[in-house]
Amino acid sequence: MTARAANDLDPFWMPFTANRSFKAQPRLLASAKDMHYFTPDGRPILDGTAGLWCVNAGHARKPIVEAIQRQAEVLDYAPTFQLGHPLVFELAARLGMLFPADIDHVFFAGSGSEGVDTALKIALAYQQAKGHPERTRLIGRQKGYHGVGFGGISVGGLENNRRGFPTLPGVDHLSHTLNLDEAAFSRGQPTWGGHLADELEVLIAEHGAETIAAVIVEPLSGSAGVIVPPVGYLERLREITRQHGILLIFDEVITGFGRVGGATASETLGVIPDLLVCAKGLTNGAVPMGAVGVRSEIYDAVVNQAAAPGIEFFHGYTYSGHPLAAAAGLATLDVYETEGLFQRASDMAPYWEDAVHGLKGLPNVIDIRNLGMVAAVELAPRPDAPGARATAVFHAAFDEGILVRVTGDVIALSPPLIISRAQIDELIDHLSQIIRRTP
Ligand code: PXG
Repeated sequence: MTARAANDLDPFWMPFTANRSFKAQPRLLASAKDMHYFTPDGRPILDGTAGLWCVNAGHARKPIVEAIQRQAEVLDYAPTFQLGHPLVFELAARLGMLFPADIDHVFFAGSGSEGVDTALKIALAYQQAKGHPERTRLIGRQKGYHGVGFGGISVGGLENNRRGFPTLPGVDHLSHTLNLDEAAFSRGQPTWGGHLADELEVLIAEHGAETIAAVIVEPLSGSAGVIVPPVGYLERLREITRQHGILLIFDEVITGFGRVGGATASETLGVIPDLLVCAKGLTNGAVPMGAVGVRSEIYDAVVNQAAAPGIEFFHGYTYSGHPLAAAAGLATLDVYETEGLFQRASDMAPYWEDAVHGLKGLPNVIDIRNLGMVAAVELAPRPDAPGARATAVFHAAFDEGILVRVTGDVIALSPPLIISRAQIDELIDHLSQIIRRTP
């Protein structure tokens, strides 16, 4: 045992953080309400990122807080292995109604990463159930982020997350669709790049469709720095996968729950996958939860038509459908619905788009991308220090009261969907000043 002061920052090994520089100059959040965080000394920080893309309804919303409090008293924990509790069935049914088309069965997980690994396993189980055990290959995309499980990093395409770890065999990747020469400063979906979906035909020719189980992509890549799907791209992936008996998985961990203007990006963009992974906004970030929605045909094949009696799918988590998460999820869906937040996001998106594209022409700004209530401002990297310029913007922004998110030299913005026009102006005007004075 090591003797420590209670306020020692050292024992917490922080995730995806430069621990040493953070601990040398910590930036702490102590409380939050609606559009703001507050530092321990009470300084407000306008939340331009909905936490980590998850607090879509704004912070500490009363109906969600109260639902969690109530549930903790009534039923703190219940297993969902061979037992159940009412709220988890209700949440699955509600999600089944919210998800597009016949995506109407839901498997719960504890996070987006677990949701992704679950979806990959369901895809393999489905192919086996349909008499195609040789369909085991999985196809992801460069720059894709699907969490940090071994399945997720295998189909994911962010090199830093894969380097040094073994990954699944039999995985291939499509090219990403970001191209500043062709499509910089596109408003909404770029008109260039739809043809890149045809690469799937090339991978099929190379490996044989009969070896491929599923293709997984984020409809809009978040972590890679906001890569907006080119016009026609997702449609083409859908067409090719359908033609070849390959399942299409959309990872909607970021895009779900109003982020791009509808309940899901699938609905907003009119392309319906076979499996849909979500998390984050599912509970407004208040309790961890992930979920995988599947088409009824997938549930039928794996569960209802299982050859043997007994457990049909050997998979699940202690916290699959945790009562607190289920309560938070139901209350969150109620808030989205009663406040019309998906519609609000869709109505606000043109104003948001105009505001962020107003940053065009500022020093070092080499691209601006947006869709729904997401945007990215890409800065030219400093020649000697990639990432340093955007990190300097992040630090200045935090110290002056606005929260943005940085990956590489991309500043990503994804505010809670309750943001007002005045708050959009405040966020973007302030960011503009900071970019202007950041060398
Ligand atoms: N899929 C996608 C598309 C994600 O964005 C995950 C899966 C994994 O979810 P969990 O709950 O296991 O973290 C994510 C997570 C960022 C950032 O700033 C994004 C995520 C997490 C942390 C930071 O881009 N997305």
